[in-house]
Amino acid sequence: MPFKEVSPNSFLLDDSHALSQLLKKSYRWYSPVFSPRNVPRFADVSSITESPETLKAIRDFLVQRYRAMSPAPTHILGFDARGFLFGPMIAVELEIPFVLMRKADKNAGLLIRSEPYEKEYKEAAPEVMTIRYGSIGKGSRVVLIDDVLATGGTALSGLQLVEASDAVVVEMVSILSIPFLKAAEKIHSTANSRYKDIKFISLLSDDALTEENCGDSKNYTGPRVLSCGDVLAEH
Ligand code: HSX
Ligand code: ADE
Repeated sequence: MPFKEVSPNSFLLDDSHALSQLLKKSYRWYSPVFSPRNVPRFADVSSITESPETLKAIRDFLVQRYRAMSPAPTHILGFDARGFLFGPMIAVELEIPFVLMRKADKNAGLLIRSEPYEKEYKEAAPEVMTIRYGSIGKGSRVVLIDDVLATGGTALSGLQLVEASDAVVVEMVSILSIPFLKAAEKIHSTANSRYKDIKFISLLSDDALTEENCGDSKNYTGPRVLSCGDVLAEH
């Protein structure tokens, strides 16, 4: 079993596993000065998507995991927007549907919406997540996927949508989790502990990242976002 239980029903891939080591090498985080959000360490998903080796290793690991499960998952559900980077490559290998959970103003058709939720970084107004009515239902066994599990606000919105759809959660998988925010513990104890049996798995802990993973441009003090004209003028 390559996972260790870090809190009840919350599992982290063992740091001796090759995938954990690959992720630790690939992940970049940025300080608030070089990131779009005011969080201590902004984990940049493009450091993963720009590493074909890492992306392929994530795919192969999760495909193998879900192929071995009986009963097998019937759907992969991805969170808007970064869950969309990982879900399809797994679903297509398993030959099961990839279902998008999207912000209300982006989703077509008849929708079910979650309660408003907040993330580690606050948006101007709380968001709601939606799923298309009927995209999953009774008998569906779903895996939820996202790049980062931080406070768990986003994950909880997905659990509400699965519950309302009368489907069953196999597990919630994140590529990276941020342990000090205690997402799994909070979700397990919220709403009269109705989600206490939800299993969380994470492939890497933010605790594993060091200064070596920092992507900040050292000694640079100019603007973070340059115009095309500014850059052309440098050539
Ligand atoms: C970002 O925040 C990530 O891609 C996840 O969807 C979400 C995680 O933050 P939290 O809701 O766990 O705080 O959009
Ligand atoms: N979403 C919520 N918290 C995040 C973080 N620290 N880095 C990247 N995405 C996030």
